[in-house]
Amino acid sequence: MKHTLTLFAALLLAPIAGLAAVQASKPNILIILADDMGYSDLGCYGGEIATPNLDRLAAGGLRFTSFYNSAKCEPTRASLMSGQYWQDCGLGVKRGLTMGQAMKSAGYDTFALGKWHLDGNPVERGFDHYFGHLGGGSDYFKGSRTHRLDDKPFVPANDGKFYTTDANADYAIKFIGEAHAQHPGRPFFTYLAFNAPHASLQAWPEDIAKYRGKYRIGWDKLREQRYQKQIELGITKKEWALSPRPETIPAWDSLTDAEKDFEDARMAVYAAQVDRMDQAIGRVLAKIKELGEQENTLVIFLSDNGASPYDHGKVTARNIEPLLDGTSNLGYGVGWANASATPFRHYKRNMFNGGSSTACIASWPAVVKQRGGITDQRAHIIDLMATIVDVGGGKWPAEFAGEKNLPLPSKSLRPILLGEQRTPHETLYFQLFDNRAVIEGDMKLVSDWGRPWELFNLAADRTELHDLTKAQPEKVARLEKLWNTWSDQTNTRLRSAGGEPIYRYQMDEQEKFVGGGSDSGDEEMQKPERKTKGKKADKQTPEAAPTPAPAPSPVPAPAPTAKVKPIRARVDTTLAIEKEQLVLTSTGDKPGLTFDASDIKTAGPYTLAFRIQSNASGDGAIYWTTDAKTSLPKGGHQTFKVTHDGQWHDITLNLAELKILHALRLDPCAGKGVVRLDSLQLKDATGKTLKQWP
Ligand SMILES: [Ca+2]
Repeated sequence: MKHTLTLFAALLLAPIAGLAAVQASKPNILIILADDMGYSDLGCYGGEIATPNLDRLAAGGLRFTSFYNSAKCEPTRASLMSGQYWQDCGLGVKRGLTMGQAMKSAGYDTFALGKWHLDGNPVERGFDHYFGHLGGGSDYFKGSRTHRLDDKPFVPANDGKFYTTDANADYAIKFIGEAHAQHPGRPFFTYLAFNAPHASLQAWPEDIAKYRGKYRIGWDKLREQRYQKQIELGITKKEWALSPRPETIPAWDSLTDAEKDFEDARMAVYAAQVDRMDQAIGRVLAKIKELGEQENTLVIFLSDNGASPYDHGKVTARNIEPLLDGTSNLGYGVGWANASATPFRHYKRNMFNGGSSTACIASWPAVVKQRGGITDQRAHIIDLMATIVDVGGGKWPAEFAGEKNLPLPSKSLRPILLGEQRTPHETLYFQLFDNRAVIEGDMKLVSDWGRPWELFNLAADRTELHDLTKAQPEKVARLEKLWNTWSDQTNTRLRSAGGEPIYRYQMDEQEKFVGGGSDSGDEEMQKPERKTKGKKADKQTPEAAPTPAPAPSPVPAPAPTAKVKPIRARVDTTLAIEKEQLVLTSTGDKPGLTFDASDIKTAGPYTLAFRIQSNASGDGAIYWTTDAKTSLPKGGHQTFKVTHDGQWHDITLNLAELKILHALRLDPCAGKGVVRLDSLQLKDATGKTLKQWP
């Protein structure tokens, strides 16, 4: 927080020089975002895909090996565009200003291109011009219903020439060129967000032809090959072992020839999508060079999340034809996603490094003198706003849209670009659904899909293979407390901005990992993800033709056997689930558990029944709300007596509430100790069980 305030104060106090004087040193800024690209795909990060333009950018600039995003499309975009954790600005950026607004006020021409996936239209949110699709997905060749040129609907000509990646670059070149002609000397800020290489697998035949057949080496050899190249490049250290292939992915050698051919085609199309994105970036960079602006342009390239394991379409047939003719609706699947994530574990949506780490290249020839450098200084997408405000000579306003503006939690990348050691973030926080993590120093506490916390030392073990929770329980407790405090604070801010507490809803097994199924990855996050087959008109992609009895598709790691329930221990309290019992360990400060009851449809009165065994002290209390706007502990409230004698006791509480319950908090004690709760049930007036925990 100290650093945030320092930056904030520095920005506010910085003298605002006359516009003309400042303009001479203001760089152009180009932020390029890839969609669902894995950590190791680029040549300069160990990949074999031809990415000469990004490799050249890296050779003249700096590569980050420890750059974090928010592990999924909309949270990353909200965070990037606002400079806030997405839990603070809300998905879509519901509070505060966008990069467009910040840079417009700093005297920039501002352009947005490609996938927006935020609220409104960029031209309403600080950008002079926009071309792209407002929604989360688009057919590469046919476009999307949400395609816009500025605020007008855009329908691609049906002449076989349209391809989203190319079109995004074409319009970037057009916007930059026209603005430069009209007012040379005025800097531009361009946000270029490709939908590549996000599924569906659709690419130009000539690009696919470069790769078809090359992936018959298989995902096992590909991972090893990329890992070795990363070590040679200095991206990965040999002390960080390559994460093993999960058991749920078959060994490449166990596949049939037909399966190998199909998988080779999938990866060839994926590689072609990355290749084409690199070509498009090359054209935009060539335009900037042609305008004489190369030296003083800050270019930052990164991906919004890690490799995506979702098949998207249903792999009912290993039908290669649609992959090659651009009509497939598939993703490349978990086997290749695992290879893309080399050397890390896990994927998109997860807070392990495979989901939340991205390749990141920064180039600014006038400033970055260490050509081809690699830095392991840790950075996060929230830092991008602080960076552009810093180098663009802007200021972070104390108020925006009549509301007090949140200070930036982020830190400018400028010192790192200058080759200096930046004072690191004291902490970084992550959360998406029940995927959680916190980083303090080199220690990272992480949980995937509500499973128990795991603790890793990132300096010694970047691939997160050696869990230290048993060796360092005090560290676990400290980091968990930090995460819980952050989570409580951000949720309060989210509510105060009018947002629902978005996270930690209950998902059933089907929704969590749909191996071979239909996971879009791009549905609105406020709703639990449902199977969306047939719903996504935007995709405009036909189903693969059904053919008989293919082998089952490889699937991602299995969901946990126990369903994840939205229960959370409050600050200073830890929660474990053992043998269907909730075990709460209280330090005496705010002991309690909060429960999401937003799926309850029956109005009160209710009874809450449970068995309790406790060696703590003090009275118990129950709090509840009946709407999302009221924050606990406001709402209903009553206390009850507990016998803290280490024996089991039955308790039944009558809640005289006539409305429908929304959230519930149970404090089974007031003092320090361990409390076990069993058979916790919420019942309606007739005695019917509405919900039970865990
Ligand atoms: Ca994405």
